[in-house]
Amino acid sequence: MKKQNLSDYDPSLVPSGKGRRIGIVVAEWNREITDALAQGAIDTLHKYDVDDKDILLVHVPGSFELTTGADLLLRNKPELDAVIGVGCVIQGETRHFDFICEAVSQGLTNCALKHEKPVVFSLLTTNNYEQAQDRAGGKHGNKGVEGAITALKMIDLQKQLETK
Ligand code: RBF
Repeated sequence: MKKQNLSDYDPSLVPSGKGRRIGIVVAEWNREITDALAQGAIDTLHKYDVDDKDILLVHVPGSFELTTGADLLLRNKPELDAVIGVGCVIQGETRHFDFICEAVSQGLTNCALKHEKPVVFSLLTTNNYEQAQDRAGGKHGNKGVEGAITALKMIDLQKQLETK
């Protein structure tokens, strides 16, 4: 089966981001990785004409806080069209990995449904640091790029359906 990798996306299928306002909440744990993911997202939003002033970047201590960060953004900045949650959780010796991944996936889902806005899950969940590097601008692309494309596509879908 061919691996799905949105980093090899078809640019003609990505909606314009002109006038779109997007929040990005970035976890500080594994900062080298999360900064690369966030930069990939920002560069992609620029590429699709999202204005720099329409991108709001905030940081939270760790991935567990991504849900609260996304919720705070959508509550206090209602003009945002979507939020991208960026983090990196690396499997360790403890069960923290499972707890954090589960909490973030459920939390961001709930946040999207509560605020009725797209909330994108750009969380790397890898076995080791090298696998994270491979997905943050390495041989498996940059999942931040994919997060930005997902946000633009989901905003477009929402606008299309709401105007019908
Ligand atoms: N946060 C991450 O974003 N990535 C991690 O790999 C990560 N590993 C953690 C491992 C342990 C044992 C603990 C206690 C926390 C970890 N965190 C990690 C931080 C977590 O997301 C959160 O910031 C803290 O638990 C405080 O709520």
